Amino acid sequence: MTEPKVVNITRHIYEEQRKYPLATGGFSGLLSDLMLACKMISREVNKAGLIDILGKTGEVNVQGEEVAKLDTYAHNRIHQAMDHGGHLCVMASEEVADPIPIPKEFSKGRYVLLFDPLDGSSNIDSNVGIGTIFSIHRKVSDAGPDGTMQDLLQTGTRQVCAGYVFYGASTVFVYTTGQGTAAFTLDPSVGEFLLSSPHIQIPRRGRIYSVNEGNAASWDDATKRYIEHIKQFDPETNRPYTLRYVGSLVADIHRTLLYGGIFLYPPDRKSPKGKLRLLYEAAPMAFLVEQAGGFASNGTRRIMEVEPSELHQRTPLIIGSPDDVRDYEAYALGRR
Ligand code: P6P
Repeated sequence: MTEPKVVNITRHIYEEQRKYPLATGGFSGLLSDLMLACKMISREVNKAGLIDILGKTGEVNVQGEEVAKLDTYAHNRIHQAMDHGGHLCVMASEEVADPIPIPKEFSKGRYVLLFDPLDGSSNIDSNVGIGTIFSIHRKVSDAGPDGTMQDLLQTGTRQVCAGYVFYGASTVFVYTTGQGTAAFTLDPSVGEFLLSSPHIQIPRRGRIYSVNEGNAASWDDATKRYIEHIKQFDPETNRPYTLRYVGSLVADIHRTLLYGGIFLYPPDRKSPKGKLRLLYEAAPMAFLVEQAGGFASNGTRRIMEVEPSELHQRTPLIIGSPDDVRDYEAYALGRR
């Protein structure tokens, strides 16, 4: 029996670039720098219970959310790993209100990085899976080497790469460059992410729905009717669906990618435009899920085609198996 190939991220990018020239070779260097930061975040997350890094800093971020110490640590690790590699012209982080320029003493590159350093932070103290989410675009502005807001406010279809690192029972890295969605599992003994799923394929339809039912009273009518529909008893159409909701986007999306079904964060009274952020949560997740055969909508429009107007703008997110998301859209568009 032939031994399975051991493929790390660098080898995978090299093999992908041979088949599909992504861009200059600098891309694998960019991803390696980002993965180094995420390995350090994984180490801190995994020992968070052992040292006094839990709890809050007492600061509040641009979203008005209390910043946990691990949030700050994760943001700083990624910022410091990425600002001098020569790959980026500008960055943006959930934790910072404004674009993050590349210091003048460092050379600038042709890529743009947007990231949520530690999504699901409200779960940090309860040891529930949390994650880093990132989106990479090419520079489009031509007024000089520094990136601008124009480079950050690009539609999801223009992403050259998207991914997340899930700090769960094991640390898993899932990414796409537009040639399918692949998953790697961190082997801490060698400090390498090793290829575990070369081409994730999401089922066309699932049996799991994932939404915070606590917001049900303030959903719009279409959402209420859709959720009632999937809760009805009808064995022929595999209903009722099962409810699974972690409250950590990376954990809920990772399960949806692997098992199928639908994740919903629709508008509600607290978040009339939806709670999740378009540029560094919804759009990268949409790219990953679509590359695995799924679909992502804001309820009436493909997430990947939504034109961003603000750096931290929020959006409704309905994402997962294509048949399930299309069913929701039929309700949202008044067809059911
Ligand atoms: P709620 C975590 O705070 C987060 O930003 C996402 O990770 C998650 O999907 C969502 O909010 C959960 O929100 O309102 O259900 O707690």
